[in-house]
Amino acid sequence: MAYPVMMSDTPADNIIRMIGDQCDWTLWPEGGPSDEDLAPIEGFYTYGHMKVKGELMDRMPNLRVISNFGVGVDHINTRDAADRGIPVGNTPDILNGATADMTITLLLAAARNLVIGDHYARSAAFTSYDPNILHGQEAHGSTIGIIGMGKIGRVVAKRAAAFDMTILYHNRRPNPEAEAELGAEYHSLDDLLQESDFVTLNCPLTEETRNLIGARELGLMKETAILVNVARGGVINHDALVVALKEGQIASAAVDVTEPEPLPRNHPLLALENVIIAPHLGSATRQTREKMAQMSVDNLIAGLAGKPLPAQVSVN
Ligand code: 8YV
Repeated sequence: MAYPVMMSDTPADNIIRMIGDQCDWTLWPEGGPSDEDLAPIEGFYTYGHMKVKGELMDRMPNLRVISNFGVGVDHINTRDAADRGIPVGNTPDILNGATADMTITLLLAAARNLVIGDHYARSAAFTSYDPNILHGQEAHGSTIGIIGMGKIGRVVAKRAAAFDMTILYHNRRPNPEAEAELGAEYHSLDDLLQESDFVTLNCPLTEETRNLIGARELGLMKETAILVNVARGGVINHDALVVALKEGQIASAAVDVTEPEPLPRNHPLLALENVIIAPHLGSATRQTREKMAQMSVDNLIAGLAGKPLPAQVSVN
């Protein structure tokens, strides 16, 4: 029996193949589906970050599972799903290493002016080697402030320990394992911002973390500090970030995520030199993408078969 499944966006070929083995799938049609399209759907697969709320769920009276490709489910109203008895699956743990690697990649790239340096090295202006240019900041031996000491934050801390960094962190609650294993010190948000050379955002986007970093918080950071965001764009107030970068309240930022994503092409952030922007590559390695594909398809099929999902989002 082939389960009727709808997918948002266009998943990678291997995902479509795996889902196609057991399901009759349709892609979210341009202009949106009709009630008739949605009525038979039993499984909904989210590949990008399409908003999925109760109203959409209600248009799928046969819906039995929502499976998300990715760990962050801020685009899915998990409360609405729980109220309707629909389990939501995601892909935790398997992307911790890749996302932590990306955090460090951005941190180092910003610290050592890699993108500006690349542009310069390719340009006609680079006519002779000059030891006086683009002096960066040292990552090793510096202080990192990790906001969000969850599973990804913990791996970032591990990487930071290898750079002999002093590790500060802020989290909803202290993480004694990270403290014992890595010597990470719990700090209030304000203290962390004031003391860190690098601040990394590794928290989920929730009501509590939306706009967590605004004008006041940026104002607390060191003028030499670098802000790295691999969480969600909504954790930073982008207007405040533009001002802070323009006025030199912080040295630079490196962000893998923005809100909206992508930013409008005339957004002032895109015109600044002291920011690096990546197109949401946190978990984008071949190996991790394959694991995410498998886990998200396993969640989908389990839900359709009425079994517990291998990775189900818990709702408080
Ligand atoms: C995913 C992510 O690639 O897992 C997440 O929460 O942000 C990314 O690493 C993305 O969600 C897939 O659309």
